[in-house]
Amino acid sequence: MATKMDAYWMPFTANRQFKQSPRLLAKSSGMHYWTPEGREILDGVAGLWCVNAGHARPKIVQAIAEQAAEMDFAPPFQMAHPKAFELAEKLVEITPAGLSKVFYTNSGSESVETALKMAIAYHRVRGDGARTRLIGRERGYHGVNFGGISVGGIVSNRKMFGTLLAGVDHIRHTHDLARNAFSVGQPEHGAELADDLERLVTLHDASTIAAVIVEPVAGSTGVLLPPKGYLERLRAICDKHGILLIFDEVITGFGRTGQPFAAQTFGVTPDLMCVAKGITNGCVPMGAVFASAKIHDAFMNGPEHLIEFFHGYTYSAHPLACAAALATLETYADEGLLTRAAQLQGYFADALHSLKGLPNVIDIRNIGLVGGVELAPLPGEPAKRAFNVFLDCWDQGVLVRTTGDIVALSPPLIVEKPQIDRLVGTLAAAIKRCA
Ligand code: PXG
Repeated sequence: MATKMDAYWMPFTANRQFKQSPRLLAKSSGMHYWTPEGREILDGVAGLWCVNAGHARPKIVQAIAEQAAEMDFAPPFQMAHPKAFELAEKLVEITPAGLSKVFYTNSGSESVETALKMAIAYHRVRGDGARTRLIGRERGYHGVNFGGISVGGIVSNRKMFGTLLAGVDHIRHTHDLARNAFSVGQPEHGAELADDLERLVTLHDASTIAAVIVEPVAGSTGVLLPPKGYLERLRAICDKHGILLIFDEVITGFGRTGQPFAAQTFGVTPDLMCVAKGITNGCVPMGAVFASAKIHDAFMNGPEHLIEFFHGYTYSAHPLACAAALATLETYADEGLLTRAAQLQGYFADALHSLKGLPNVIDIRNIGLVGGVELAPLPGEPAKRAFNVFLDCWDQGVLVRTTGDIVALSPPLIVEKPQIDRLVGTLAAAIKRCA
């Protein structure tokens, strides 16, 4: 019997188009999905940038099943369970030096809200309570909650939702086709765009600014890499003015760029770091904020019986998520997955950049195992050409992701070279067919 599709209002989906020709997934293993009819689909995007170790990994499956049977839920407020501590200790073994405290959430969006609140509250507990402004970046994606869309810079995610948070401003994005098109890895030009933060400091005064949040590699907007020297310069300007730097590593975290975190790939350490997705290999919803001891310790004042930070979620440190995350970290470590993208990135880059010269390809971008292919829009119909490419790939048994007229690839980190060839080959054929 056909699935009835009236009741489910789908997120970030063209609902009417989807329900006319649904794309259903029913099973997954390793690098693949299968449709309910049994058609095999090569996963070119790790689900949604999250299944970094590939699908249905045995250790993770077993850990979740065992945890569900042993203890389903434990309240996280004024109570805890051992795996929450064990996981935090394991996580800080792989975070950039200095980020030694872990606050759990259930998604990337919640990690962002948590980090923004931490930043404002941090300044206040230090007696610097006028620092309340938050600075984001044009084209940034920081989830869908009000803080995240306020600091975010994707117009369609903002324009429907009123006035958003007060006291937010944005620095310019770094996308520059004229100077940087077809760069392999980090582009040469644009470090000076970090100086836009100085402009906002001049406008608002540093004493009113709490934090700046950026994705080290902007993912959702279509894979925009930081120009060489850009993140270093942003870090230096933040230091100069006492502004906290927040990296949103929801996509870049857990091996995507060739190191466990993009902060390590680029050699720039933020004060707060948001993660989610790959923390549990996408198997159970979970996110986290990593904080420096300096930030954490600033809260540890006042009477000891009082709560220091009035924030948290019913499902923070959920036992199933903690069990899944512990097994995920073990799987990453067993197979060297958190640095595997560094070994494959040369091959991946060559494959991806072989698309240069195909019709309508106006830029190709890559780092680690992330790639973006930007297409010239169909005249008067933005986003349609890339969507057609997505549908064509789906028909050929390959899952890619599109945003606007950009096609993004972010395969599971277990991907093998012939699968990279298949991904890129399928994409090439689709781009030609959609010319
Ligand atoms: N920050 C960043 C940098 C993200 O990429 C979030 C926050 C929000 O995470 P949650 O778990 O609340 O969804 C994300 C999510 C895409 C796409 O097509 C990317 C995301 C979500 C949906 C689509 O690139 N990233």
